[in-house]
Amino acid sequence: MTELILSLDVLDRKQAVSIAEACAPFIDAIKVGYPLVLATGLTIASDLADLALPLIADFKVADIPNTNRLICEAVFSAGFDAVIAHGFVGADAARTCVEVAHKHSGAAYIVTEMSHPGATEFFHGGVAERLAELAVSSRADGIIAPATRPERITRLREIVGSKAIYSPGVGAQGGDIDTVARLVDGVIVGRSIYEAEDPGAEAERFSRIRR
Ligand code: O7E
Repeated sequence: MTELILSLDVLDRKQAVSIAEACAPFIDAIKVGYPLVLATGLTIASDLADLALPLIADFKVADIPNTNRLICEAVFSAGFDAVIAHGFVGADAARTCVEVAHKHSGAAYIVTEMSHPGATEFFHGGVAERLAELAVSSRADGIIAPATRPERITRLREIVGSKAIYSPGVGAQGGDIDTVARLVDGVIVGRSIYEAEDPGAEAERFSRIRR
């Protein structure tokens, strides 16, 4: 089954909770990033806790090991179940995120290549492949790979094997959900759901990938 992950990038606490409640029956996890956390604080995790869905903190953590540790400790203490980190800072820093996640019985995912057009400037030419290798050697739980470039997902799958691949970039960024759903463990969808007139109905429509 391919999971459907809601990217909850709205700026208002009540709106976030109401969209999450409407989508909850049709999704497998909720990804919360800087837009919502900067607007509401980490307490948004408690507000979403009643839905009993895994909460992924998309902070793309990218600092020295000690600062990564402090960030990840705050994330898991707030009630998140997983964290997303960058790997380009090096194996020691990425491994710190994985260690803190596992200490809290949570998960850590490493970004290997991003979905926007500019991502090719730095991630191509072997970098994404090296980041995927780093995710494997750091014992991360999975990687983030671009729904906008399915051929890159296929290439990165060769490196990470059965590790989870979660993929943003369908809908608003142009990626095709059916193509990508066959290649990954989870598809991350934001605007196509939360900007819809009826986010619950749209989540239900996307949830066909879970079958
Ligand atoms: O385009 P949308 O509205 O469907 O939202 C996509 C979400 O995925 C949004 O939060 C964005 O910040 C995030 N994202 C990408 O779009 N591309 C990437 O390469 C990586 C991410 C991301 O979430 O990284 C960690 C999972």
